[in-house]
Amino acid sequence: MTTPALLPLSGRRIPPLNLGPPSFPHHRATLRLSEKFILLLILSAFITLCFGAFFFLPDSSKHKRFDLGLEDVLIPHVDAGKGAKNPGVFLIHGPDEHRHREEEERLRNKIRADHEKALEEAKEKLKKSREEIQAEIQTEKNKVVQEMKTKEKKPVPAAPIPNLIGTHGGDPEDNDLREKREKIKEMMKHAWDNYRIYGWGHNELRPIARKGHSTNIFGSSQMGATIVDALDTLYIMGLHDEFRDGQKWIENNLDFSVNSEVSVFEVNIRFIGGLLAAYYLSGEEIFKIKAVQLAEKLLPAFNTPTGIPWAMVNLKSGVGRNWGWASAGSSILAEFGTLHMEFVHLSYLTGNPVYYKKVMHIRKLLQKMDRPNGLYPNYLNPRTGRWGQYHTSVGGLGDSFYEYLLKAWLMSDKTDHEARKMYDDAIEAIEKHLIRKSRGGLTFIGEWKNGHLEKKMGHLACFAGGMFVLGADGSRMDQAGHYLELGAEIARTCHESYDRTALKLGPESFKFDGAVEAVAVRQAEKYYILRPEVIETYWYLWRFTHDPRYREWGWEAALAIEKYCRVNGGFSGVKDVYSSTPMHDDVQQSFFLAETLKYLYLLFSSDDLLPLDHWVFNTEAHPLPVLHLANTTLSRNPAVR
Ligand code: DMJ
Repeated sequence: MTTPALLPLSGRRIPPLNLGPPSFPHHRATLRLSEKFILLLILSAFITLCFGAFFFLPDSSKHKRFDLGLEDVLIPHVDAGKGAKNPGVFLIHGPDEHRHREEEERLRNKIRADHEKALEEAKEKLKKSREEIQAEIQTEKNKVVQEMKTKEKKPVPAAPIPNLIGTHGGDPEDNDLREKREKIKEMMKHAWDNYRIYGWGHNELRPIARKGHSTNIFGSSQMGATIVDALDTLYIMGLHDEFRDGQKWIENNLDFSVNSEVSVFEVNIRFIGGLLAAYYLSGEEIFKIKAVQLAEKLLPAFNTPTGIPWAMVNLKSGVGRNWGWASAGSSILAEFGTLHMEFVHLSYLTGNPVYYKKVMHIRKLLQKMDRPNGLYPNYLNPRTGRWGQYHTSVGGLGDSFYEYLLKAWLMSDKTDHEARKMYDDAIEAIEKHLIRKSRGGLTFIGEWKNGHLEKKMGHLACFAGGMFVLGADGSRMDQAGHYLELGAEIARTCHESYDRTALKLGPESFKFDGAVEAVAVRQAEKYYILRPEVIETYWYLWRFTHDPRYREWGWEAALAIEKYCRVNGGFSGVKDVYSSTPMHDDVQQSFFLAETLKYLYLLFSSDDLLPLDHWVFNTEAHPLPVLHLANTTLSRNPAVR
């Protein structure tokens, strides 16, 4: 693996990226080797002495204790006092004593011979000159380095150059649709321009206070989250000046060597996903370089006893930890389970398998675990490898884990059958235990809490309508029709949750309780923060069915956003969708530009813009190309464009 020379960008030289395996660990390993060798010699001599002393002692007892895993010949000892079995510790006694004594003698001889041999070898070594020993150590070192190199180079399932089809166009060739699409583009410009004026470089915008905004997921640093998240939307809308502006800011200002503790998940889906999509769409190297630099900074989060990453990591120190509120120090399923797409692409682009290995390790670990009722709990402790509370959700804390199982399969050109199987198993259990029909005939996805189904569905869970239709083709026992229907039912329920409000915008979560259907009950659940999931589902349903109702519903949502969320300084969330005089929360979320407006734009475009057999959208709506993983190795791909 080579280190590509990087061109100076806008007068600033980007430090060369080491895209190959890091050399530091090899060095450390080889340094330890000489110490290890000397230690081995001393140890070998010491063990020989001990065994010698032990075996030449008089045989005063007939009951010898061994803890050497000699289960084949010795009898498990039951501790009479406690009556408890003590596996691994064995006593010799009983009628077969003679046979055991012979066996014992044979073993004793074998051990004695082995140790005499070891002692001889050690003596031989010590006879050698210093130079000879050094030469031998050097040979050993080279061998280890070689072994490590071969290990690193092991081919990973991989890809030829992806086919970048449908990055332009999408003109709907119908005046009404064209106007709608233009309107969405104008909304994007309004959101972007105001961020450009009032929030530039900050993570998000306060459109009413007209200043920058951030939350703890982005850490304490100004990382321009809105810029990175919005880039690909700007690109596909043809807003190229704005795109270049964002690119320049990234080239000159986006720095990951900051003392800032960020959410691994959020940074992955918004930054790495955003940068990778911008790279694939535009071909500009800088985006790939930044994505890889950032990924390197996230890797220390995986240094846990199980390899399940921490929720947060300090980009400078590499120290990780979990959210204080998560069940007994647990990591979150939707967080550590939503890295796969981006990490596989990183390995694909760099030829460095480290990212791929990290996410495959998570998958393997999850596969081995027991699942209550076949459901994945939302919490997993990264120290013990045990589940936390038995809560399962297709909304917050669980959602995109299921999405990424399906998308791993799609992204692999449908060759990652393991991912598809995990997805099929998971949604079967979800359908059985979480999906119900209300009295009024609305299908909803509830939340499973310690064996009890809470009849409440989050706005976040509305994405699942799109997921079901996206996964219909290739479903088990060809249940495509069933999943198309299920997706349509979820879309209808989520549309109802919008339609039953004063603002025609959906609440954060809604209940199905007696007479209450698809309506939020608690004040704290009545807000709408410009979320995309319902519109996302309309778009997938539109692509797979071409039923005009999804465009109608999407347009209703767009008009409601325009009417109630638009303010002079951008777009804001609202605190209560049931109140006809909206109170604004004064936050323009970065996902509004990354997702909500992108899905709306695609909904009014023709299907040739980012066709779904060539592109898979990450959970933040960043399109990544399908990789033909079955045919090649993950060698560095020199010319994606
Ligand atoms: C986005 O950041 C992503 O879609 C994520 O998977 C969940 N929610 C937000 C938007 O609501």
